[in-house]
Parts: sequence; structure tokens; C-alpha cells
Amino acid sequence: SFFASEPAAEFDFKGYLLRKTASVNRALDLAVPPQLHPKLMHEAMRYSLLAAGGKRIRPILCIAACEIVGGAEAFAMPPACAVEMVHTTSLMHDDLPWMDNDDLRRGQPSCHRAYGEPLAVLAGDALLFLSYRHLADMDNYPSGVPPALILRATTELSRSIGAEGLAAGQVLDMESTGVNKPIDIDRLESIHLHKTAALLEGSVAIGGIIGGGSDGEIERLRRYARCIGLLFQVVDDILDVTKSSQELGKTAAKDLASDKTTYPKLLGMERSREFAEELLRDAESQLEDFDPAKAAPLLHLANYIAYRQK
Ligand code: GRG
Repeated sequence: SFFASEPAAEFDFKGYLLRKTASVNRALDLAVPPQLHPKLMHEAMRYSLLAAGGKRIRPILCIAACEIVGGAEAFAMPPACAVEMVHTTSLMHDDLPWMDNDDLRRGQPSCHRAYGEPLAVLAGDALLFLSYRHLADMDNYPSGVPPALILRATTELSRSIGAEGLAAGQVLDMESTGVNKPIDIDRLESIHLHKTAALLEGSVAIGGIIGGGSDGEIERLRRYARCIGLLFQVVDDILDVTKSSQELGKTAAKDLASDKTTYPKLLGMERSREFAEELLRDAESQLEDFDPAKAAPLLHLANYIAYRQK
């Protein structure tokens, strides 16, 4: 861990994560039924979404944002499932041979390795459209959620995925990859803001909207999410370097030779660590005006992203 001190542990963050992960997984399992026709397509959707589940950071952020403004978990569960479906689609497509070309995802064969490329595209598309249906269908909510809020949330989801969000981030990233394409810090930040931060921002903004948050509260949640989005990437880059130097020889040259621009390459390790600390402090400061008890999950989530070891 590269920070001086970690937050005091009065709040049972581990228990919180376990509880929320379990309820998100239950809801996702119900959201994509297994036995529908065409069978293989539903199997591929469930494979990527459920068989090798990820950390569920986005749905948990969505629920925590709903709760910090006073909303109940049940209100945030449909959008929480929707953002995880979108995230899963982006990974299924990102792994394809003409994108990142990854054979493995979360330790298992990537969707296109398990089901073939056409199905990885189409099952991903199906999951993406299911995300909208799941978010917009009033039947998925407890009674009393105003339809206008669901409409706002739908707009928000769309914004975080498309030409202002995820998809743009992937294009910016592709355009910046290659040994003869050195990029500067603003460009690197723009890639991460679109590719990673946009969906995190969408997740908390939607949680805040569905929970009935004020414009001011939602704006602070957005700033928080942009900070942790960048933080996620800076820490990722730092861990890449520390990992390489531990696995002496084998991968030590990998980072230097890779055509990927990273924060340590642009800023050096010392300044990258400082930047990570600044981002964590900034994220934390966005939570200051909320009730501390309600803010604990988002505070710990930011620290979890900062202090993680992989
Ligand atoms: C239109 C949905 C859509 C996608 C098309 C392929 C693509 C554009 C975008 C790819 C974006 C991408 C791969 C972003 C990476 C984001 C990221 C930080 C992934 C790792 O997230 P974690 O750590 O993963 O939350 P887990 O496995 O825990 O879910």
C-alpha cells in the first residue's frame, strides 16, 4: 500500500461488499433467464454476466449512491443490474480479436473463445439492449418510483455508453495506441475519463437520480465518480510497474517496451503516487456534505480502489 494511512475501520466494509454483491448477483440471475430461445445466445449472455462474475463495482456504486441520498436499495436494483450488463457487454466486445484480442477474462475463456465471435457480438448486443429494458420497465421497481426519474436515468445511461462515453473512450484509446504515437497527460486523462470514468459516473448519477437526490447532490456524486475513475487507472498503472519489478527479469522490460502510455511513464512513479493521493482526497471531499454514516460505503469504496493490490 502506498498511502500513509488507511481509513479507520468502524464500518464493516467487507460485510457491506459481501451483502451487496450477493443481492446484485441474485438480481442479475433473475434478470437474464436461462432457458429462453435461442438457447445458446442466452447461455453466452449468462456466461459473461454470471459464470465468471466480476467485482460488481458499478452496481454497488449505483446502490450506494441511491442510499447516500436517502433511497432504498430496491429502487436502485434495476439500474444497478443495467450498468453491470453494459459493463459486461463492453468487456465481451473489448476481448474480440479485432479489439484487445484476449483469450481470457476473469480467469476463464473470454466469450468469443467459448461461444465464437458472432455470438460474442450478438449476445453482447442483446445484453446491452436488455440493460435498457431492465432499467426502463416500471414492473421492475417497487411502487412509488416516479416514471420521470426512470426517464432521466435512461438518458443518463445512454450518455455514459455512447459517443460521449464508453464507445468514445475505446476509439480514443485505439487512436492513441502504437509505438509512434506518444500521447500527453491531457490525452491520457481524456481516454480514462471516457473509457472508465463515464460508466462509473453514470452508475452513481443514476443511483442518485432514482434515490431522489438533489441536483447539487448528484453533481457531487459525479465529481466523486470522475475522481475514482482516474484513481482506478493511476493505481492500475502503478501496480503494473510494482508487479513487473517483483517478477524480476520476466516482465521488467514489458512495461517499458509496451506501446501503452501510462501515468508512471508520463509523470514518474513519485508524481503518479502523489496524483493518486490527490484524487483520493478530492473524491473524499465530495462526500463531506453528506451524512457521514450514509457516506461510509462510498468513502470506503474510494479507499478500496486506492489501496487494492491487484
Ligand atoms: C458500446 C458497450 C459498448 C462497448 C463498446 C469495447 C468498448 C466499446 C469499450 C471497452 C471499454 C473497456 C474495456 C473499459 C475498461 C474498463 C475497466 C476499468 C474494466 C475493468 O473493470 P473492473 O475492474 O472489472 O470493474 P470486473 O472484472 O471486476 O468487472
